[in-house]
Amino acid sequence: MTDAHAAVPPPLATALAHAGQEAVLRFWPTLDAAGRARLLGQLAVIDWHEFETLRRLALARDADHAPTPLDLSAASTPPCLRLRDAANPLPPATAIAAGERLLASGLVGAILVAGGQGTRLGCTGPKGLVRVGPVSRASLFDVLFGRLRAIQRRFGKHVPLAIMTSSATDADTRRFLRDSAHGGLDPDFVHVFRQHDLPTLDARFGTLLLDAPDHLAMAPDGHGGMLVALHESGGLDWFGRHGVKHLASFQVDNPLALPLDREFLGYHLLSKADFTTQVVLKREPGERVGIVVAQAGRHAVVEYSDLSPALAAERRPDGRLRFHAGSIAVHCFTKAFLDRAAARTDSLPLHLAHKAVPCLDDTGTLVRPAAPNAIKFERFIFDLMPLADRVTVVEIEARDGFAPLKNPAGSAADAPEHVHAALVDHARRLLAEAGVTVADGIDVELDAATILDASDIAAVLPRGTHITVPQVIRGA
Ligand code: UD2
Repeated sequence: MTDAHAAVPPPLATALAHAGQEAVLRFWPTLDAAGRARLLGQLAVIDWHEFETLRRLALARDADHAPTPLDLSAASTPPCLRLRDAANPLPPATAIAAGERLLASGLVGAILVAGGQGTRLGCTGPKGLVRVGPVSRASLFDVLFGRLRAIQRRFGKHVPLAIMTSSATDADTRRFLRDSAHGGLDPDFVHVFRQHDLPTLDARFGTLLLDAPDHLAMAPDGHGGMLVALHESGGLDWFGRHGVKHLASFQVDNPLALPLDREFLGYHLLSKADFTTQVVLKREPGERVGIVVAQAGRHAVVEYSDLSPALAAERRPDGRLRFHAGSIAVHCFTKAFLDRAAARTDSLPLHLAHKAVPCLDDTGTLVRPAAPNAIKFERFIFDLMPLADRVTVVEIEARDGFAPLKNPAGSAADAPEHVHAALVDHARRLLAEAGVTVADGIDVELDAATILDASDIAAVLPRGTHITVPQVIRGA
């Protein structure tokens, strides 16, 4: 039989022994050269210092199977500016003008987080490839890149775009970019970077899990992985070379996302915020959005899974939820703020999730547990909020900018049919603004690459037009 440790580099063998993780080599004698190389490749990039932190957190968490309850007794919902609300302390028209100047000066860049695996949706590849165009069947990538192109065209400046992928989505995303000529974007203004993976640990013992004899069960390190990965990939410097001073980030699963809305950017600029974030009015306790809170002079986002049902359901005398600023993960940061955060090693805490993760048992059989058996770790980008000296919160109407695709067809919320309805409704409303009506039950779609608002529709369809067949409206 082969010597089990023959090809294990001594420093790694020592690290494994020190961390009490030699069991990950239990199938070593059965592995061929390729399998050994695969496993060694994964083990070689584990930061064993960080691993010790993960292990301690996992074991502490598993003692009671529950995270420490958050003390939100002194927390409140912070004041929010509202998009298009004349009652704002900063008038919308002034903000729109400021946002337009910002976009026309080429000072804005964008970050698209597209590393998630779409597990709930049941998709295996990147979510960005899922088709959502109600008539065109355009993919999420097509829609989001199209809107970016429309902004670039309107303001005559590039908006450099960094796309975060993960081990699960990187190859397919790069293939899409290659096959689609970068979604119509100038490749010099697109930077693709890959977030890291973190090990998944056995919840009882804090040990590394294998999902194949030669493969550790790993998972992407959360969208907060963006900070380190963007920095390490040279992305922050890349933005700097393009003259970017403000960075708007958004998620791949929201085809209505408005990260580059002029007014939103204007409020960010005029309020001199380090971190500006979009929220929608959270109406029901069960909505799966984090909430923005203010506490002890700082702002923070509390993830929906970290909010107790009782606190989530608390209402104010006016009937609104006490915590009603629903975070939709559209943010704008100054680049200087992200640079400062990236220079620290402690900017983002780890969040733990107790999950059912398929893994090998001692005999090498793949077990698919029915109940959570493992701890996964993630960092969230919104945890930068408490580090910001100045935070601005902008409330938007969900129907204008939030149609998340999370769940498979037939689910109660955030399913393809809800996204379809939201896109058609959005198109109908913009068409109505341009004096165009649509027959009942007819699907219409606005081409994201050429239509930003009603003025683009007016340029191609005379007022009084009545649409009676499903169609995509393209601008001039
Ligand atoms: C996220 C927010 C939630 C709310 C909601 C709105 C978190 C933790 N929660 O909930 O508060 O704003 O979105 O839609 O952010 N992603 C990566 N890498 C990862 C993990 C996720 O790129 O390692 C991306 C993923 O592709 C997706 C986004 O981050 O675009 C959100 O991830 P999610 O779907 O797991 O988060 P969700 O829906 O629970």
